[in-house]
Formats: sequence, structure tokens, C-alpha cells
Amino acid sequence: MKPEPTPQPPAPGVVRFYSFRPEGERLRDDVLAGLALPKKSIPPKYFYDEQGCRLFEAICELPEYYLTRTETAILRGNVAEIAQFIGPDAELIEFGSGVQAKTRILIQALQTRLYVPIDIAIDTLRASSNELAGRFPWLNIVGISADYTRPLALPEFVGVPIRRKAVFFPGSTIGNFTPAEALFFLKQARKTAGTGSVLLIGVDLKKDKATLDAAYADATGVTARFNLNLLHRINRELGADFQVNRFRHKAFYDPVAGRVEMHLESLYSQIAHVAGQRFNFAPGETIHTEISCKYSIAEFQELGKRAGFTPEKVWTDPEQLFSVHGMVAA
Ligand code: AVI
Repeated sequence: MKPEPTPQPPAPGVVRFYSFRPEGERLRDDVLAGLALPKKSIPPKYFYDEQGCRLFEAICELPEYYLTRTETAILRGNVAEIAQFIGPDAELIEFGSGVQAKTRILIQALQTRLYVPIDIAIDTLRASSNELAGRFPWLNIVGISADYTRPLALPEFVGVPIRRKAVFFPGSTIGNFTPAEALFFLKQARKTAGTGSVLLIGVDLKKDKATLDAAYADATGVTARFNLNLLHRINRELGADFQVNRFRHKAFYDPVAGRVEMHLESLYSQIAHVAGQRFNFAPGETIHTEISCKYSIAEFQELGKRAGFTPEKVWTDPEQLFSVHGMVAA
């Protein structure tokens, strides 16, 4: 679907929103289809209701979850070079914008005039866009509430001088796709942004199992609450009757596959009803809720090339925990 062309973005300080949520989000269909599979699974995009967004923000502050603070430090420490790589007068498009904390670093350095955040979680999108509008009075913001895992045509804007589009996809959210889905997503992003546009993307690096296991199963149980909140959400929104305390959070790094897997494990033999359908669970049976793929720098550059990008820059931290890639759409 293509939104109505917008001849003028809103005046700076005013946030305009488009919402594609009704078409984009299909919780009921996806949950029923996922639970009917021989290996039950639910897409991770459904973690992010209001409570899920709050829990994810809490995860980002955890000592074990090194991803957020490391990526933020990489962006801060290299911001001048990153701004040079992106160039002046870029339209900044952000996929999965969330709380937009890292974006502030870029907007400040680039003096961005047009920012287009895209996120499925409309409440977070609204709150953080309004906050950003107050912070950067010169900034035009057009928020788009949409499922960006599906093809999306962005509105074209006139009235703000734009030399190129810059797609920002931080947080290693790309890791929540399988490599095949990631390739598809990158091809889409390349098409959306067009030839000559740039991609700035945060990618978590492969590392030892102990660090990754701890990052996804923290000592205080915040990640467990984040995972289990999915069942609460399904109970609330689909009138389901999951007994949430009869499931447990399970997360582990598989070094062969190069990915973390997150599951909800049934502790007993039990039954749950969702939207009038009945689902049986054996003890130890799991609902697979997320993958978080980890890449070496070379592996991710290869993926970028296959999607039509030329890898130009990579910024990392001294411990080589995380990478930020700068690529140009060929
Ligand atoms: C959003 N995404 C990149 C997070 C990750 O690390 O895969 C989601 C997450 N799941 C558990 N902890 C964090």
C-alpha cells in the first residue's frame, strides 16, 4: 500500500502520523497459525505491546545486555565520521525506531531536517516522536506505525531539501530475522531508499556462549518477564486462557547455528484455548518466540552485498562485541 503523497511535511515541531496497523498486525491469525505448527512458534514482533515495550527498555539497561550500551558508545565515539559518511541534508528513515535514544545522537550530529521513524508499537512511536520534536525544534517528523517486515512504500516529501536517504536500523534487530528473511528485508530497504542511499545498521557480533546466554537470560528475570508477557498479551487481546505461571522462559545460544533461541517452555501437560481453538502442550514442549542471529563482520558484509549494498565502513568497540555497518545502495 502507498500512503497519500504528502506535499509538505508538517511544520517543524509538529509530528504527523500514518498508521498501517490494522493491515500490518494480524495477531490472531499469526498466533493461531503458529500454535498449529508441529513446532509451535509465535513471531517476535508481537512482544511489543505497551508492557512489552517497557520491558524491552528495561532489558536495554541490564548489565548482562551489553548490546544497547555498546552500540550507543560506538555511535557516540564515531559520530563525526558517521556524519561524514552519511553526508549533509539526508532524510533519516529509522526502522523499529522504539525509544529513539540512539537517533538523537545522529540527529544532533547531522542536523537532520526530516526524520521518518517506522515502528509497529504506535504508543511508543507517538511518545518518543513528540519528545524528539520538543528537543529538536527544527526537525520535521513523520511517524509511520507499520509492520516493517512487510513491503512498505514511504510517502515522498517536498519542501525540505534532501540530498539522499539514510536508513538507520539499530539494535541488531536484523538478527531477529533468519538470514533469508534478513536478505529479503535488506533488499526491500534498498528498494525503499533507492540507489545512492545509505544504510547504517547495528549488528551484534558472534562471541562466546556464556556472554550470550547471560544476555538473554539475565539474573533478575527481566527477559523472562518480557518473553512471558507474550502469553499475557494473548490472554488479554485474544481472550485466551494461558496459565502463564505454568510456562518458563528458556534462552540459549546455539554456536553452530550462530543464533540465540528464545522459547516458552510448558512445565506440565496442559491445555490452552485461544480464540475458541484448543492447543495441547506436553511437559517440556516449547513455543519458539525469537531468534537472535549473530554475525561476523565478513558474514554481514556478504549479506549486504547480496542485497545490493556496497559495504564501506564498519565501526566496532574495543572488545569486538558489536558492529555498526555503513553501506551504500549500489
Ligand atoms: C530487539 N532485539 C534486537 C532484541 C534482541 O536482542 O534480539 C530483543 C530481545 N530479546 C531478548 N532480549 C532482547
